[in-house]
Amino acid sequence: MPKKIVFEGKTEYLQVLDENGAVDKTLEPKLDENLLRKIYENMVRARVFDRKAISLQRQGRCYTYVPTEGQEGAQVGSALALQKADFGVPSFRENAVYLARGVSMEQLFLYWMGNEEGSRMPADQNNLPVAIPVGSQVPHAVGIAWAMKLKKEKAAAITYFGDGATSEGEVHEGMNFAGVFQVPCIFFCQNNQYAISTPITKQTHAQTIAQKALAYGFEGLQVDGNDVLAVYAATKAALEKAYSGKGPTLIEAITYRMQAHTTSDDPKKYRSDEEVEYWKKKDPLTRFQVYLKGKRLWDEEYEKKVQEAATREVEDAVRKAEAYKPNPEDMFTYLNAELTQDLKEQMQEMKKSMEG
Ligand SMILES: Cc1ncc(C[n+]2csc(CCOP(=O)(O)OP(=O)(O)O)c2C)c(N)n1
Repeated sequence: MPKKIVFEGKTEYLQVLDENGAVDKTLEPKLDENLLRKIYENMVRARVFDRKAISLQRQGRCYTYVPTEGQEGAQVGSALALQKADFGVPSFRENAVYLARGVSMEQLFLYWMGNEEGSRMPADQNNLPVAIPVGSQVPHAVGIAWAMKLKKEKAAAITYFGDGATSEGEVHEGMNFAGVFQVPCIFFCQNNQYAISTPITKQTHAQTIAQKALAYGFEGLQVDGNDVLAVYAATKAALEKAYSGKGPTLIEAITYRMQAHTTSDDPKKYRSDEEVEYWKKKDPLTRFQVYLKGKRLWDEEYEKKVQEAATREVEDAVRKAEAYKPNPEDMFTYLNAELTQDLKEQMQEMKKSMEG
């Protein structure tokens, strides 16, 4: 039976640097040398931080940690495209986003070492703290973006979530609201191929996550998430759109989590060594290094300096975070807006036993 077509959509894919670091000149964003170096240095900082956190957890000096390795291109590229006034609304894997936005390594270690203080974002930085419940942060970002729109601020919110989160209601409620109210919000999905052990093929029957935006009436696109230039360019374009009142964008960054889901996970149970090797060749740092070298912005001496600076920074942060003396009352203080009677009693009991 012939039918009328009422809707047709398409989903585009952006890659500027291929996995060997070769650049597509027609798509290359014109970024100055300082910014290019800043991007690279922040990716290195994130990787050095990540490896240190895993090692501390293995030594019993840090609690369960959520690794970032492999996703530095997606995280640093998007975070450095933001302005200070924009709001970052991460989930739990965005260590590189926080670092690139100016959150200190010490602060992140405080969080992963289980201190409440780690969740207190510096007042002059527009970032929400880590959100562990999958997808729960998405409506918060939409609310922030709606407030920005009502207050006529030239700013946007960006929320980060994984492929697994797209099976949570909040992500869709957030996107629908954002479409209807045309709020300045970027939905940044890091499709790292797995939600713990669930592969993307079992997460959705759709060909892409990006296309889901079309159902909410706004643009969705895919980017090579291991190509920091593509991520930067796509995020900048989405921000310009948001600032000029043209509403939200969904960016699906195709990437891979190189390490375990968390330090409590064993990925060998659900993915092959060959698969990991395949993705290793797409490493975001190596390909950006090749690009910088081609521009005479990278050599061995520079690499040594960047690595040494990141190592000094991380060691200093560990020292400070481990010297931090938490106030045991923090366990109670930040749990509820007002303590319940039984919690008040427990807190008193704890104080008494500490005095005694
Ligand atoms: C509401 C909720 N359900 C389950 C969990 C347990 N959990 C933590 S992370 C995770 C998978 C998330 O996968 P994805 O959204 O793809 O993000 P990724 O971990 O890959 O970054 C699950 C099920 C949780 N934290 N919150």
